[in-house]
Amino acid sequence: MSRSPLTLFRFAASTAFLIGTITLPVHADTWKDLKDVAKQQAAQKAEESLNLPQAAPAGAKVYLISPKDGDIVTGPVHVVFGLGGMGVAPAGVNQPNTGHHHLLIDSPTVDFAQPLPATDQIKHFGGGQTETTLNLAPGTHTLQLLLGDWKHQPQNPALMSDKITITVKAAK
Ligand SMILES: [Cu+2]
Repeated sequence: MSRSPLTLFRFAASTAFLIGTITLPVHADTWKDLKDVAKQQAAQKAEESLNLPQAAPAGAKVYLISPKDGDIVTGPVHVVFGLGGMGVAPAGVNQPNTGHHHLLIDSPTVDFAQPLPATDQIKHFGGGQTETTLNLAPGTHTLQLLLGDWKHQPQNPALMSDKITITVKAAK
């Protein structure tokens, strides 16, 4: 089997790269940094054009700090969001291992393969907020947090809190 011009080119290119790395050890770190930046930029471009979710780091966790499941409260309801193993960043800021909160009210249907729409039941906190106050009608409601990446898409794997049920009493 004869070598195609492309194979020869690849061989020449990798050899040149090796020689460059070996003969210029001072620049080894710079090379690695440049490669890492290029890799990250390429990954972000692919995410953007293909609507790919950003990867969630292992051990990341989203949870509701307040209210608690089963709470009976008088409105307005103060809701506090918790996030562990990742950082909160505003929407539009493309940084690995960050995201912003979304609050799902009364169990809306969610398409995890798309950026989340903004509706009465899917509230975005794209400013990086970690708490909010809700005016909920008296009665029983469910609340659940869902983290989204810089383009409002759930991470892979999706990071959701437990779904809690609260009862809102009518204000006197
Ligand atoms: Cu969002």
